Amino acid sequence: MSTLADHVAHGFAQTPKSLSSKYFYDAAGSRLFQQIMALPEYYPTRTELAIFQTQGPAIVRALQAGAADAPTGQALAVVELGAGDGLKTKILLRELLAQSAAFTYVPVDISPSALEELVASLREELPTLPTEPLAAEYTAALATLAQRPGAKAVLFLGSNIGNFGPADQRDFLQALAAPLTAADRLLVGFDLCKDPRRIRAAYDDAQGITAEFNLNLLRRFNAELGADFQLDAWQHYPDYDPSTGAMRSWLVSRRAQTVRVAALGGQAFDFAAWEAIHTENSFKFTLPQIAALALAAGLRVVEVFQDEAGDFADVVLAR
Ligand code: AVI
Repeated sequence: MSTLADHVAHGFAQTPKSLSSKYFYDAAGSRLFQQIMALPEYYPTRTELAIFQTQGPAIVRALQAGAADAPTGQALAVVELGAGDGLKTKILLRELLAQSAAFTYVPVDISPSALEELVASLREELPTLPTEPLAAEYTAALATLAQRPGAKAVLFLGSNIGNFGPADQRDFLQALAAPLTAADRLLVGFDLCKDPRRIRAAYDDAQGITAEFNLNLLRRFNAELGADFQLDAWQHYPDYDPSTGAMRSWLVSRRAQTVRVAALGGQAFDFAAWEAIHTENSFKFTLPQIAALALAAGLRVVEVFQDEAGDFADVVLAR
């Protein structure tokens, strides 16, 4: 059984039925996410970009601070988990290149197509940048991290951390922290709590791109698993709970229906009218929550970089 089929069988056995958002990112899903990042309603990407544009030199200094204590002669590894198109990271990379710092960029992404595009763009825009791309899930990347000598700056940007539930946020940060030494730094992007209507709108854009992104999951199951999801029988539904910071996306069944999945031996799954499949978490944070999360993961907050409106925070963490 393929991993994807396995995941669907497991996810549809839960109550409520639930799927991991990591499966959004096939080639079509990665393209849709590129479009989302440019949407007027989707503020996180441009806000984090603005933080890097205005505070890039200070961020780079904070990332290099620990490396001064590391054994000399080894280049700093800038490891980025979920690198995507690298748009924001290129600002930090340019800053490092301008300082003639000895470093290697290790972009890690689950989508080989997104990674290929990133590497091609880096070759053109920053031809002298030493790059070691890694098409892998975060867990595989963690293993690579553990084996790498020299100081590391690990980037986990874009509020990707919010795609984990609270227990997984802590466990993931803990796992990230485990192979790090005192010389290493982590830079984590957190989307902050704000007007709940703005948050909800960011996941329910007027052009319907986010709806397409969510529905693409079913398109993927049809193409890769021989499922027979009728896309017009499903509806994208985002909801935000300001009391917990939980931004959740759902796919809601517009009618009672049965879906069969060839890759699961034709197994049938019944959906009641208006039954919802949970497809994504995009948690929002307060600064005290971030400090508590870091502490629970065995990390300390070194420095916080925010935009003026306090919409987004890039937090430097260390062991
Ligand atoms: C990748 N991740 C941080 C995005 C988010 O905001 O949760 C994915 C996304 N989903 C819908 N819009 C954007």
